[in-house]
Amino acid sequence: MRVPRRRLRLARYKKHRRQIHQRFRQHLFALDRLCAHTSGPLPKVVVLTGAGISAESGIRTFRASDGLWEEHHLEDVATPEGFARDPQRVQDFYNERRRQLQQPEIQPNPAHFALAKLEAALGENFLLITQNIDDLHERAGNHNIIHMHGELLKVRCCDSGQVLNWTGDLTVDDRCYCCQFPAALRPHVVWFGEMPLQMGDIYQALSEADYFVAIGTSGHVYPAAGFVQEAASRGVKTVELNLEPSQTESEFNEKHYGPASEVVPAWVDGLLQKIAYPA
Ligand code: BV8
Repeated sequence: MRVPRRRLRLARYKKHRRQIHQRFRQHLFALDRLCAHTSGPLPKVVVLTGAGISAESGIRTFRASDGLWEEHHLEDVATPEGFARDPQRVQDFYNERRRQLQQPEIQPNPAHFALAKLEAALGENFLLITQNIDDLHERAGNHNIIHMHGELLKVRCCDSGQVLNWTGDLTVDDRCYCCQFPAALRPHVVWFGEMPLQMGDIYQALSEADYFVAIGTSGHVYPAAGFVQEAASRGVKTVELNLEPSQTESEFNEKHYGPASEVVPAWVDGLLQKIAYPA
């Protein structure tokens, strides 16, 4: 006899009640301590991440000497035209990256966890915009995330645009189940020449931010590379955290260079210190 889901959840809640309550209390306590100290409201922080934040987790970047664009022409594997010309080649490119992402050795690094800590402290005052299609931010514990260039563990119906979770390889023979005439599926990623996702939400958040922080991005690809100008034009404090100066480094007020796993936790702790003990 199948146990109703509600009863199951109740049983799980009863079993884990102590941990749930403890976690909730800790969260409240952190927020409370922060609010107790902060004279003003918590700052609004918008973070943009690129491939550099996942480099120390074992995911290759695009423009480094061992970058993806050294081995693949972006015109062939990351444009709608390339997909029309040779869909299996494009599927192979993303299948390889999807398989690698799910390898046990690919895990979030201290930079990812520092951003999860910042979201836990700031709550709705924190937004993470990522150009990355990996799921390391989610695995580190972030929730307020916009994947402006899509997600590797999702595919999309070429006709209806319906998005499905997908962990296996995708082939040109795979078909959707959402259309009368089953349609082809494509990786749920934004290719060059395509409009990035949730651009309205992104510009809204940039217009309300107190801090704009760009992490691990070279500033080559637009519109993401233009966000710092957008933020600076609204008097937002702009911070670059990267291994080396990016193409748009001159636009930033504050810059810290080094591996993300070091500069990001240091910057986050510095900000939380500043919030908790305002000068
Ligand atoms: C669009 C998904 C219309 C797929 C990607 C204006 C001027 C010029 C060109 C354009 C323009 N506007 C539009 C264009 C065209 C084009 C573009 O920008 N072309 C470039 C090449 C010149 N842009 C588009 O086509 C975009 N669409 O414009 O639509 C529109 C109109 C109006 C308003 C809105 C839209 C769509 C672009 C999205 C393409 N899809 N990805 C996939 O992943 O396969 S882009 C892809 O490449 C990534 O998502 C990312 O965006 C980009 C790579 O950049 P980074 O992440 O920065 O990585 P990179 O390797 O370059 O740099 C890594 C950095 O990390 C380095 O600085 C390095 O120093 C640092 N680093 C390395 N290790 C570490 C580290 N930092 C810290 N710690 C470490 N350990």
